[in-house]
Amino acid sequence: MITLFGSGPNFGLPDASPFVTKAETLLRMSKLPFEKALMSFSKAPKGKIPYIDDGGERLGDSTFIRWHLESKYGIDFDQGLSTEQRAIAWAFEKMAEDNLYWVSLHARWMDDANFRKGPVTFFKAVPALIRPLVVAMVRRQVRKSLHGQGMGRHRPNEIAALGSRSVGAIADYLGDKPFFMGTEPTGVDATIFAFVISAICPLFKSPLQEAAASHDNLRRYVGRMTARFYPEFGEIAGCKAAA
Ligand SMILES: N[C@@H](CCC(=O)N[C@@H](CS)C(=O)NCC(=O)O)C(=O)O
Repeated sequence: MITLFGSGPNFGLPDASPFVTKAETLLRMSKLPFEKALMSFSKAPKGKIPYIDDGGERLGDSTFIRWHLESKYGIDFDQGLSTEQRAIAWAFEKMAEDNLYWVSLHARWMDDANFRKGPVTFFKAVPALIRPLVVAMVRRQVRKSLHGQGMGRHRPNEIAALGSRSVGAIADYLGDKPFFMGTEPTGVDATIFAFVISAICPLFKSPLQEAAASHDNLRRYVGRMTARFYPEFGEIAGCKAAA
């Protein structure tokens, strides 16, 4: 049995972390039996989520989890795609993970109002006396990561422009196709779905949220993906599952 470790459903999303949602969506696509459990960063092979335990073998990173599922269980999440389509899928996936993610992270952690509605809730289990110190320390670390990656060095209007360009490119490429690469879902849909719901989540107010929500085809796409892979949710990020 595979166990997927994440932070648990939160903010009306299957998981607070888009990388965990990506891994969970891939597992749901694979139809392999799996369970979800709460993570511990100290047990995560790379100190990040997601990670999985597959029969005693523990591995971290959503891309390596995907490759593990493909090689161990003979799955090709990109079945039916040409070499050119696979290249496009990879490029979009990495744009979402390595650029758009940081815009979302900035909106959630650096905006005070969003921070109080969202990330602050991660610290509920920390004793009240030391909680403010721990919250401030972790927020400082996130600020440092944003600065190190580079997104945190930009002005708010520049971050907004980058986020808007990324969700715009996703919406333009999706067009009126049912799924990102065509009529059936493929591996990249796990990533696009995860990062689009993270951006479109109405709990967090930001230019990114407005830009994402302004694309009707993205909202319908989220509804379609929800209906196919998360029917028990009915609605994710304010987008109703397609009938
Ligand atoms: N490349 C990794 C990225 C995972 C990642 O950044 N996860 C975040 C949560 S969304 C995390 O664990 N952050 C904790 C940290 O950076 O210390 C993947 O694809 O799984």
